Amino acid sequence: MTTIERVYIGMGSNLADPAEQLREALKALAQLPHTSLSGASCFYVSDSLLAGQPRYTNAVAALDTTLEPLELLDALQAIENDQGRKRLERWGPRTLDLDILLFGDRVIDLPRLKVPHYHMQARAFVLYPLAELAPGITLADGRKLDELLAACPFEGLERI
Ligand code: ROI
Repeated sequence: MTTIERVYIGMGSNLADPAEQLREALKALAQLPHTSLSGASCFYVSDSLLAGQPRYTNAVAALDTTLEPLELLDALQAIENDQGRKRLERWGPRTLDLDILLFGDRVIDLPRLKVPHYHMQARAFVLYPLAELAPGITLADGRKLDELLAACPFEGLERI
């Protein structure tokens, strides 16, 4: 039996038109094989965690997929490269990040992929959009999204 897994993808861009990058990425996610795009959060703008970078636009997408985690990771990296190549010529190297935040109830600890995503607990630009799509969830490692939200203020995020 093939298991359909609910997967949450963190999306980020700080290209000159980052919202357009995210819209493009959502279209590409919707076209992935063995996968349906089940939802997308609002877009949120915030300062980069690294000084001297343009502000980021972030969102979270929900997928239902029968791909295995590393197959999905390869597919996401292909989307990043595809949009990245276009950007690279004009804007420099960092324009689209697609991160697997959660993959069903799985805890994954591989060299290429750690799920739940390592940094998500401290990042408002991940937690608040995730909460739109999956309010009240418990992560596969037992942490509750509501508790992570309570420890991570919304301030600095602008919902667009
Ligand atoms: N800062 C914000 N606000 N959003 C991001 O997606 C993001 N991604 C990064 C770094 C540079 C850490 N800062 C970010 O990779």
